Amino acid sequence: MIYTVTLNPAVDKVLFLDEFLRSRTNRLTRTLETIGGKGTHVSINLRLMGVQSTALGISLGENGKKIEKMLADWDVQVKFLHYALPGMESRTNYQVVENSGHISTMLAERGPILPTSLTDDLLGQIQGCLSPGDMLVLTGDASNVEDTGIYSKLTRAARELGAKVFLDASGHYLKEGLKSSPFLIKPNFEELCFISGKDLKTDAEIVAAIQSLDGFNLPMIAMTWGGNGAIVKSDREFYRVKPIKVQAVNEGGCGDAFLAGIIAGLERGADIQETLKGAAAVAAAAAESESTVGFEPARAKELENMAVVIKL
Ligand code: TA6
Repeated sequence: MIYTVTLNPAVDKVLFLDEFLRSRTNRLTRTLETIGGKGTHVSINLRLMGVQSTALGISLGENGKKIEKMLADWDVQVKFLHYALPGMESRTNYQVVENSGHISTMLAERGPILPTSLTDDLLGQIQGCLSPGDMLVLTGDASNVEDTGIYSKLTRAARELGAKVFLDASGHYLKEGLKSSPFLIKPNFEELCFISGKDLKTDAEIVAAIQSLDGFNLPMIAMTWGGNGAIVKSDREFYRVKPIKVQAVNEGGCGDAFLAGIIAGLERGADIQETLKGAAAVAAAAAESESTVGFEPARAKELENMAVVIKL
């Protein structure tokens, strides 16, 4: 079974305009509202690939209920812990998409700080549902949890129950998470520079930075690089995933799609090259979508034929 965890889910407001002009009145050309957060997105992308998962997380107030409904509307199994606490609402994120050049900029709220009792409840729920061989996806912002070791704690608990942990976090939450040796981490380029403490430039420097993490015993490291594709370590082998050139409309959410593609490939037992081609295709199809989540499954299948993965 696959479980995704979203500690800080959001409602996404996507704001389209021609070009963002600072300290000026910007007239929006249109807007759309959709579900935000990363675990939620991995569950939705998996569902679009025909893979069911259970979405876990902490939702607050009316916005929280809205997020759970949106997830259920994507036919995802939702087992969020919902709380109605005074003045506490799940956050809203704002993504500005400039039609010229298809630049997307995320303005992410922090959201209310979660009392420890809520994350303890979630830990209890995770310990109650995981079995050996399950996959647990820990992904997204956790700055609403003051303990930067929260992902490390959840990873340790899940590994003790025989589950494989997929971690996509940033900053100190990621650095701490490494210490519990998740099965896979998916840093983007900036996050790899942060955890390796290096200003990386070349493929060779990126491979060396990934190798410098060997001490954490991470079987897989998938570094996504926006429109440059990805560099992936699986066991001791390295792969260069070439970007698939598409007409991007909104690149927000492509990392979540790539991660979902890897999990779907591993879940069906595909070999690593096929798995990475599938992930590249799903990420490219997601870039063609105007939203921060979702893609056309048939289009992703088509793009798989254009995917190039080189064993380094
Ligand atoms: O990856 C896209 C996205 O998930 C958006 O939906 C937006 O809500 C944001 O990223 C959330 O990321 P965060 O790191 O703040 O959890």
